[in-house]
Amino acid sequence: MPIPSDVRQDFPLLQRSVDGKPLVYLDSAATSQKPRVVLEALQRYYEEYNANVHRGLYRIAERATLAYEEARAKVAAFIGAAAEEVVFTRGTTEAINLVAYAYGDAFVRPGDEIVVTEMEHHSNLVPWQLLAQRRGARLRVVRVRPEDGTLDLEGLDQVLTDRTRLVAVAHQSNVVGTINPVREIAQRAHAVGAVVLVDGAQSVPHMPVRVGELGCDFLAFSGHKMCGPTGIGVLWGRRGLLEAMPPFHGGGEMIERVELERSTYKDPPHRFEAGTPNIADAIALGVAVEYLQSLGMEAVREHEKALVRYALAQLAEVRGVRVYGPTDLEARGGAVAFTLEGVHPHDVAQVLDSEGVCVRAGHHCAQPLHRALGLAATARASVYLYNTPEDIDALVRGLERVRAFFGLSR
Ligand code: C6P
Repeated sequence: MPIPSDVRQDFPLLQRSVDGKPLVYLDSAATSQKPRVVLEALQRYYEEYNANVHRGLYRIAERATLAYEEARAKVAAFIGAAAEEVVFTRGTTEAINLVAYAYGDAFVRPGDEIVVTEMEHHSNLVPWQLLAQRRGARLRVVRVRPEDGTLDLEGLDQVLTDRTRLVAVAHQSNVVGTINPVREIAQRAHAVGAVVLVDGAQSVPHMPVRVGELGCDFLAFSGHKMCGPTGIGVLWGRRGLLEAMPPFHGGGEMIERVELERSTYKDPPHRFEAGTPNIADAIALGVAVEYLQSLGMEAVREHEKALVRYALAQLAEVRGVRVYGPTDLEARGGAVAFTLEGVHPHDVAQVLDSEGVCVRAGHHCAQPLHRALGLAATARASVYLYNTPEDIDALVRGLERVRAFFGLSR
């Protein structure tokens, strides 16, 4: 079943206009818009059963606890996992930091190696730099091929050694859209005894993702990029690994018994959820996941593939535009980074904004990737299930306006 043509009606913000022009939202890699059902779930929690979870013995507290744990089960089912393996975090960034501290500090030793790639978002790079500094470990880097924005996987064999403790890799680039062969990377990493963390911030919202098929050990993603609220995200981890990890944060609700000098801790996932969790947003993420399932993740992926095909063809017609990343639609997702010769990406984005078109410009929290491409910045259009070919047409019209504004010849 394709995405219904009236799907935009589900998103109140997409009904808005800017200076009398329809809002064209092409920045879903930064954050997605939210369907009405998610907004209603937030309001319902606060109006009908706002209470803390895992504590109260009264009815609304029981309802809140049930809804919170049901949300965990829905998210787990969405990625083919067990609920006990799903830890709620603030987002991808916190999920990766959780692993870097709780797993890294316990299991990475001086002289060990951590493998990252040049393509990573800073969230999947800086926590590993900090871990390496804390533990006296070394970072090894898989390079990006500048010509097509894919990983140099031949280089993987050079950096994987019997000292490799952990491999951290994005499933899908937030800049050039490259989809990495995570299953193959995980197999090669496991062959040297390393564990594998996949940054799913840009894949889980956009394609069917099952942890069993990925073959990784940890998966991190954010609710706000998949129709859910901000401030909620997920760390999935293999049960045995989570059980072996000490806590990340200490506080209420993650303990079993507390003495003055020491404590014992709950089993995962609650061991990693100290303090009052983000109850409302977790519940609303469960609703977001149901919304995505009602559309079907295959349909979401196919919809985006068709849009990217159209966008690549249309952008090729705009003089001076250069698009980065793979051209093979099977090897890429819906983030399309580009430059317009002679105009800084920030200026591109600003003129597009005056036309009601929202794109991101800058390094997109991926400075090393931009350096590998020989660039300081790009403009980026990114699509989601609610975008249409008309949105791409508006982008192209906007780029012609940019050219005219800066006096570039047609
Ligand atoms: N990328 C973008 O515009 P948080 O901020 O924790 O929800 O997600 C961080 C993150 C981690 N990995 C990848 C691949 C990402 O794309 C992001 C967020 C946004 O590209 C905001 S910088």
